Amino acid sequence: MQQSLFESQYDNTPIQLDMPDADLKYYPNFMPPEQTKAIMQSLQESITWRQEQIRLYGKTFDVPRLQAWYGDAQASYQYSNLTMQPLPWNPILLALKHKCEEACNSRFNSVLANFYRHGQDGMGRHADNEPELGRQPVIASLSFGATRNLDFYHNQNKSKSRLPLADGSLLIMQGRTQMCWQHGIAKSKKILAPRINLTFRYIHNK
Ligand SMILES: O=C(O)CCC(=O)C(=O)O
Ligand SMILES: [Mn+2]
Repeated sequence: MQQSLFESQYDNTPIQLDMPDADLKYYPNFMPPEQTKAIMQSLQESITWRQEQIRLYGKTFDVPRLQAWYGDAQASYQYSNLTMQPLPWNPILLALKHKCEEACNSRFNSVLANFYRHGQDGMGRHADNEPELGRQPVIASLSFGATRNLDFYHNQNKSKSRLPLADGSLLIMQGRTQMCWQHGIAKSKKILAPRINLTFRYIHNK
């Protein structure tokens, strides 16, 4: 997959989502629609996917999705009690990183890749608020494949907001979003098709 493949003409207009205490910008067609299938396939094949496990109440569980962590060598990261050492960038991840950096006007030094094999894979409620991300992180979230709902839960007033993340879309989460809201990917029995999500981040290590 060449970076030049991303350079065709397409509608790339962001929508500023109206949620209190959050700063969310959504690009429904960030990637050219005719290229998303090939990109998804390339990500599926080129990423070294891992089945991570998590210990809860003395028992070990498989995390309900496959994951991988790529980035600059110094960008190690704590995630759900796991220390993740990044794998070195591969060409497609690097090309997508550059495209997101341009859209966000921010630098990223790492990416968490999540592979949801079907609707029974998901991600529980959490905030991306680890100290190494800084107080108001800019996070670029790129999605490919099946549309899945990203549910937001306000920390104080318990309001909820549902954002379906489409194939080829980019969601920029920034400002107070991680301080004031949690988010998660709901499971669904109806969804059979796979999805890949990439969240580009900047890790500040001492
Ligand atoms: O799959 C998604 O859209 C969300 C992923 C996410 O929240 C994360 O990687 O921290
Ligand atoms: Mn997250």
